[in-house]
This record gives sequence, C-alpha cells and structure tokens, in this order.
Amino acid sequence: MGDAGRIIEMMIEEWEKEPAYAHQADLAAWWEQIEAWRALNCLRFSQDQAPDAVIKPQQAIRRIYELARETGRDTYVSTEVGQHQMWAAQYFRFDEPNRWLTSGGLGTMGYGLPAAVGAQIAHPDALVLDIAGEASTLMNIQELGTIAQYRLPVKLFIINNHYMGMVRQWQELLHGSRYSESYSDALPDFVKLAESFHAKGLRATRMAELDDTIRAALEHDGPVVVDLCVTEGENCFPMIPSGAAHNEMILGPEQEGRDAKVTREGMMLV
Ligand SMILES: Cc1ncc(C[n+]2csc(CCOP(=O)(O)OP(=O)(O)O)c2C)c(N)n1
Ligand SMILES: [Mg+2]
Repeated sequence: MGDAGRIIEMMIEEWEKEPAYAHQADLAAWWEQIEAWRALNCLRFSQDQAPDAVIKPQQAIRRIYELARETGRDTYVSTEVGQHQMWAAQYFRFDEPNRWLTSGGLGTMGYGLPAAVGAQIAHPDALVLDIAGEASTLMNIQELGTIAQYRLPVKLFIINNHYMGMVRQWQELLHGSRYSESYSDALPDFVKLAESFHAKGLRATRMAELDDTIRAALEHDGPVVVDLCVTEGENCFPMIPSGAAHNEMILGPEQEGRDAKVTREGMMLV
C-alpha cells in the first residue's frame, strides 16, 4: 500500500472514532415528526376491485405503468396539465433519465400531445404515451392529424373525469364546493373522434375492462386514443393551497377540513 492508501486508512480510523450520528438523540423528535407525516401515506387510494367498479384515476395510471413496463420497451411519457399530471408523476416510475416530458408548474394544457409527437419522431421504435386529461386533450386535439399524417404510433390515454379536475378540487377544498365552469357535460365521443382522425379508439368504464383495454392499446401497431372513464370526484394530494407556505401543505383527505389559509391574492390565482 502506498502513502495515499495509508493516509486514507488513517482518515477512516479517525472518522470511525466518532460515529456520523453522534447526535442521534437530538434528532429523535425530528424523526418522530417525519414518521407522523409518513404515516398519513398521502399517495394511498382505495380501489374497489369488483368487476363493475368504477376505475379510480390513480389505478388507471398505475396499471398503464405496470403494463407498459411488462412490454419491456423503452418508454417515453408526456402529460398534459391537471390532476392526471400529478398522478402520473406519482404512479409512473422511471429507471432512465429524459423519459418524462411535462410542463411542470408552467401548466401548459395541450403540451402533452405535441410533446409525444416530438418524442416519437426522435425515437421511432420507442413506446410513447401521453397521459392526458380530457380538457387538456381538447386544447391541441388537431395534433391527432399530425400523428396520422406521419404515421406515429403514439398512445393517448385520456384520464376522463368529466371535470377540469384540478380546478374542481380547488373549488371544492378552498371555495366551499362552489363549482363553476369546471364540469363538462358536452364532451365529444373520444372513440369516434379517434376514428375520425384515422386512429384506433378504445374505451374502458369499469374495472373488468381496464387491463385488457390498456393491453390492446399498447399492442396496437399504430396511434390509439383510449378513453379511460374514471371516478369524477377524486382529489390529489399532497396539495399546497394557493398563497400558503410549504409547511401548510394538505397531506391527505383527513386534513381537508383544516383551516387552509388561503390569502385573497391566492384565491385570485385559482
Ligand atoms: C392553457 C391553460 N389554460 C388553463 C389552465 C388552468 N388549468 C390548470 S389544470 C386545468 C384543468 C385540466 O383539466 P383536465 O385536462 O381534464 O385534467 P384533470 O385535472 O381533470 O386531470 C386548468 C383549466 C392551464 N394550466 N393552461
Ligand atoms: Mg379532467
């Protein structure tokens, strides 16, 4: 062993004399607080497994992830903006960098479909998915024409809750359930819309149809639009009320009723 090796050994010896967590006792209260937050398990949801049960959006995205992974294909995922975007971030896992295309907090509804077009052109053999909301999808629906024209096998999964769900959630939790303009009772038939754009159209409304529909979409060698009809009133956590600080984050449904301090300025942002 040369000099450098001996010096390193001596340094390790010195370090080991004083364990890294010498002040463990001082940290106990802090860890207790962290465990209390963790116990709330803010990503949990309960999915009724009955065949005719309505699909929860979290379940839909978790199964898209698991079944896409089963294909073993290199997978790129884009999203639109809203609750589905948050759930995609929470339930879709990635092992490789640069596979996740989202506009983040900039909140560009309509971003996901053209982003998927770009990803598919750059990676013709990859599996490219857009995890979308029905309202965001309608903001750039014409890109289905681009997808047909360039024969891009993009898979558009619409997490269809009939609401601008993120807006509905804010109206429910921060504006006393005074809903305004967040529900759409006049959505197009997305299966027919897909077909009119030369794509395959699929729909699932019940748990029994979920996996088969996702598999059929992933296996199809061309563009697919999947209308996944999910529960309408699901909320997404954790959530920071507009104008509130990070330590005032709402971690789960049991904290919904707590006095969320929404500033007047914050309310205007919603
Ligand atoms: C171009 C644009 N307009 C408005 C908004 C504000 N906004 C954020 S999320 C959202 C609703 C999104 O609805 P949907 O696509 O159905 O997604 P969900 O929240 O239901 O999953 C709106 C209107 C935005 N981010 N971008
Ligand atoms: Mg929606």
